[in-house]
Amino acid sequence: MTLSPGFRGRHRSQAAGLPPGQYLTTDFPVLSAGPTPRISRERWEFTIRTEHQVEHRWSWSQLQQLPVQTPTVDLHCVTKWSKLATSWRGVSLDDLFAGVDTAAEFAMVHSFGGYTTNLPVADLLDGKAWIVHTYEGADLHPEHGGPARLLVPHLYLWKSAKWVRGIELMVQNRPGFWEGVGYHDYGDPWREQRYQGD
Ligand SMILES: Nc1nc2c(c(=O)[nH]1)N[C@H]1C(S)=C(S)[C@@H](COP(=O)(O)O)O[C@H]1N2
Ligand SMILES: [Mo]
Repeated sequence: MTLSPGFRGRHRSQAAGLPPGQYLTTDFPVLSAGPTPRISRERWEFTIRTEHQVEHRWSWSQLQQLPVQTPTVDLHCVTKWSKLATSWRGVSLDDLFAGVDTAAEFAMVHSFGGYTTNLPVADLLDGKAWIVHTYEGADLHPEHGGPARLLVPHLYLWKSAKWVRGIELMVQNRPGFWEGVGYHDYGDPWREQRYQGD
């Protein structure tokens, strides 16, 4: 039997449960656009700012008072590695948005250090996104976004902002850091939305 390379590639990645074009890795690569900011838990805070400039703010200890969730999820990086069944502890964005009054459709996620990424508000809700602080049972390492990062595993990992410090709700969409230099606005790995136009 002869198979074209393209067919074999697709077949293999489907067999491994991977989105198209991805390969499996078992280590945890670090991908950061700049130096790792060092943020103590005392200095850490998280803000959701609405389109009406209303600010909702959580200190580290206030975050710990929200219900704990323990998602186990697959990660897909646009540089083509995927890592399966990673386990995390954190807080659901549903719980953070519970008291937030907004009609905005878009969100800009902001990190300590200046990184930004945009996504639809709907992709943060309904059990699809978390602020996580624990990875595989240990405090999230600073290189991977500690003390806390966003986790939005159904989109390429550049949307999972490390050292997250807040979400700005926007009536009009705007590109974040990578989206502004040609990466896809939405970034669905299953539809292989790597770059604008994909
Ligand atoms: N603040 C911040 N968040 C970030 C990045 C970054 O450079 N800065 N890189 C993104 C990219 S491109 C990827 S693939 C993942 C990498 O996460 P990791 O370093 O924990 O593997 O973080 C994303 N979140
Ligand atoms: Mo990435």
